[in-house]
This record gives sequence, C-alpha cells and structure tokens, in this order.
Amino acid sequence: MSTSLSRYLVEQQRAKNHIPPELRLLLEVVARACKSISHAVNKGALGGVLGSAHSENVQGEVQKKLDIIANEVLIEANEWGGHLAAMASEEMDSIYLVPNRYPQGEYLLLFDPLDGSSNIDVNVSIGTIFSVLKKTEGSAGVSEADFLQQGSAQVAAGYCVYGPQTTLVLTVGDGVAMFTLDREQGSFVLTQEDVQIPADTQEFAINMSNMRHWAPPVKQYIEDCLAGKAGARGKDFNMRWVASMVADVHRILTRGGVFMYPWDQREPNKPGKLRLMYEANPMAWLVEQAGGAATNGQQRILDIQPTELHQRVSVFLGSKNEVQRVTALHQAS
Ligand code: AHM
Ligand code: MG
Repeated sequence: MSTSLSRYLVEQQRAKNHIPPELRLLLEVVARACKSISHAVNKGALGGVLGSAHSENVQGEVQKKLDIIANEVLIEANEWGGHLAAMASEEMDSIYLVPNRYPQGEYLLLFDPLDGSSNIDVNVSIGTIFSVLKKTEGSAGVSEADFLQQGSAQVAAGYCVYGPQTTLVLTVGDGVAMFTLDREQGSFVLTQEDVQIPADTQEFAINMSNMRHWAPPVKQYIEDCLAGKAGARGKDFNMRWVASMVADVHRILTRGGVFMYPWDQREPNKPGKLRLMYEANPMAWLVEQAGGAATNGQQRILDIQPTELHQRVSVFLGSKNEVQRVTALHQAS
C-alpha cells in the first residue's frame, strides 16, 4: 500500500515522536500550497502566468509573474492556521507577521517561493524551497531577530521541484524522504525514503561562464576536474547546470554530484549569489541528512550565524569527498 505525505507525517509524529502536531499541520499546508503552485506552473501560457511582473524584489531582481503568484499562494495558505508567528520570503523586503485576526503560533516559515525564475518561461524545472524555524522562547512579539538562527536550528526543511514530475523532498531531521505528486489522487505519495548521496562523484554543477571571475581555489578545483583521466584526479568528469538550484540539488540527491555557486569578482562585496536563510540552509540540511556535505568554502553552512534576513553565501554542496576537496583548497589558500 502506498504511503501518503499525511500518513508519513502522522507516523513521524506518533511513532517516532519527531514532530509535534503543529509542525505536522504546517508541513501539510506548505505541501498543499506547493500543489497549487504546481498547477499554476503546469498551466503556463494557458493560465496567463508567464512573463515579467515588471517589478523588483529587495535584491534588485526583476520579478516574474509566477514569483509573485507563488509568494501569495504560500502566504494565503499559511497565515490563518495558527501554527505560525511570521514568514519571510525572497520576494518580500521584510518579515510578514501573521495578521492579528488569526491566532499566532510558534513557528517561523522562510521560503524562496519560486526558485530558478530564469527557467519559468522556457519550460525548464523550477521549484519552491522552504525552511522552518522555531521562535526563540520567551521573546515577546516577533521581529527579524527571531529569524536570525543558524541553519542547524531548523526543525524542517525541503523543496518541491516542478519538473516532468512534481516531487516534494523533505527532512524533519530523520533522513530525507521524497514524495511524488499523484495528480489523479491529488496527493503526494512517498516514493523514496532514506535518500543517500554517494560520497564520490564524477559530476559537477557550476555556471562555467563565470570562470574568469572565480577565486583561485575554485579555478583550481574545476581545472583538475577538466583535466580528466590524464590530470591530477585521474578520472573524467561530466558537467550539468540547470540554473535552478532546486533541480541541480534534486539531481545530486538522486545520483550524487557537487553543486557550486561560489563568491566571484562580479560583485566582490557580496559573499555569493544564493541566499543563506531560504536557499542554502534548507538545501544544506537536506544534503547533510542524505550523507553529503555543505560548506561556504570555509565552514559548514549550517554553522553560519546569520546577521541579515536576505544575506548571501557561497555554496559548495553534495558528495562528501568532493565538498571536502574544494573546501580544503579554500582553507589552504
Ligand atoms: P532565483 O531565486 O532568483 O531564481 O535565483 C537563484 C538561482 C538558482 O536557482 C540558480 O542556482 C542560480 O540562480 C542560477 O544562476 P545563473 O543565472 O548564474 O546560472
Ligand atoms: Mg532562488
């Protein structure tokens, strides 16, 4: 018999005592929102959802219509349930407090509502990334400071990839499970449990067009990979780059590999392109829960103490031995 996401969560709550009922409810609501984003994505041009919204987010990026739609779907689904204190999103400058007319809960939900925006209009996989934190005990009200917790404090994290299949990938700290959306039944069904990333790989993911801007350790690492069998690594490497972090990470959770979005000289004052709190942290926890590693080149991503909601970070994640190798090159430089 197949296991639905609801049943999986009930069992995590009941048998394993991993999650309290409010967190289970929260995750069910996030999954429902992802289902509805998946339907919007699938309609594409028929639903009038493609193209630019002609507005900019706090990072100065032009928003797509679907960025805004996905953001609204997540907020509307989550604000009334009583399980949340506040939300934060790539598409909102500051935190979103649960309106006074609804009961307040103790959880904080962070998300990138639609990751891989540049792939929306070209019908390539995109996704939603989410991270759940608990409000620090004793603090009255909610402020941005409540969100500034290390990734290791996450109580749940996951993503939903909208590709040929819609797949929800989740951790509550008990390994990684994958659920495929059964469109006829309208529910997410458990299709893989105990996901494991092999420690070694011959596949890397990086935007090679930025090579001239990279720091020496990244250049060194990629040059060694490109040298193939005849070079220092003694083996040939393959390259993949979807330009949707969700899709690239999904491939790594499925068959291994290493994903990199390093600091580069295009914007030397920023530590990287990806955002720590709602992109790197949830992905880093998933990858670690699947036996992989995730660093910023110097330290474990989950150990970074955030100082700002939208702060950026360099990312190296995936197969353990490759992440260790590229991290060691940074530490030695
Ligand atoms: P987004 O959240 O605005 O979509 O941006 C993040 C995306 C990641 O999914 C992906 O890894 C990266 O940006 C792609 O960047 P590039 O355009 O340099 O390939
Ligand atoms: Mg993103």
